[in-house]
Amino acid sequence: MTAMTAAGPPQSALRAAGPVAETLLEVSGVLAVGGTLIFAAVMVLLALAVRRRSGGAVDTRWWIIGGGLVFPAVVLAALFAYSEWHRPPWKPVPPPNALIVGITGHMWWWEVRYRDPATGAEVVTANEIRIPVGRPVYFGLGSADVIHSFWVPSLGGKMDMLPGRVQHLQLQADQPGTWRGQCAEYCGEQHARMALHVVAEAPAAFDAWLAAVARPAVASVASPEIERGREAFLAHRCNACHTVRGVSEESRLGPDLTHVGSRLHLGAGTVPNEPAQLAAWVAHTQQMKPGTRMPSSGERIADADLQSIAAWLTQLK
Ligand code: HEC
Ligand SMILES: [Cu+2]
Repeated sequence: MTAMTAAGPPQSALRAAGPVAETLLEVSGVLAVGGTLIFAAVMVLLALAVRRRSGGAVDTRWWIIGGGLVFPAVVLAALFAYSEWHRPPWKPVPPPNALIVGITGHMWWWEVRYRDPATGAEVVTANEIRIPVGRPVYFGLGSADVIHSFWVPSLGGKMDMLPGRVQHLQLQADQPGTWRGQCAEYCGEQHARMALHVVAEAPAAFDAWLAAVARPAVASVASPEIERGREAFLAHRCNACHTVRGVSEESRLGPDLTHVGSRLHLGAGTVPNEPAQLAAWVAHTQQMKPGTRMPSSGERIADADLQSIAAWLTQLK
């Protein structure tokens, strides 16, 4: 696995890292520069008009027809044609080589689904989207509850996620890296902590990653502590909401934890994924992300069990 920083560069639409984002940046640049020039020209005319004082007949007809009608009509038509020419199609059809990824917005986390190319089986993960560099990624976007919006500014446009409907969006990364994205439609108390990260990597590394997440959870470290963690996870019914493939039945009320140890963050970008943070998250969920749909377990679960659960989950890579 490539070394990467948990943070990545700050989220910004001005740091375009793929063709869709570059087009959007170019169009906004042209509109912003054009708008600024026109604004400046109007201000100059205004200054001249104010200084001119009264007297001296001016033919205002020319200014009204030329500056008030012809000029805006020509400029707006040109800008309309220009942005229309750059607009992505309303209903993009996935190009034949596209990677197809399903995303479902939940209050306040992201379910992420792939197809295992080897078996065709669905591969579920959460909050982090890995993609191969240089290949278009075609997202099918939905919501399990309220309206959310999917936005990774460095990679492309924004698309609302509506309950009961599938929307589409195509993105592409042309260089390896980690980009932050976030829910862009207010969706309740923890909307601000509904972030996601897109990790773009070389196609071979991506294929290896997908093959690895398609496998059920395997303890990468064998120790009594790790085994206690697995038992405590089941004994405390964490599996009522979380799937750990190979360990518990499926439940989609919370993020899939089959390979949670390989992710960069916990709680949809709330904290970096470190063992101490994981134990703290399970103990003090409601302090770390108030209102979120997972109860705090600090009062209910003995500290030794919490540490074992954190140790077990951390090594599920
Ligand atoms: C009532 C359902 C529910 C129960 C029970 C529950 N969780 Fe959660 N869990 C969630 C939800 C929902 C989230 C997503 C929270 C968010 O990010 O807003 C979550 C998030 C997590 C995460 C972070 C995952 C990620 O990728 O961000 C971990 C780790 C976790 N839970 C572990 C546990 C453990 C361990 C237990 C048992 C002690 C447990 N959960 C019990 C619903 C639950
Ligand atoms: Cu939101």
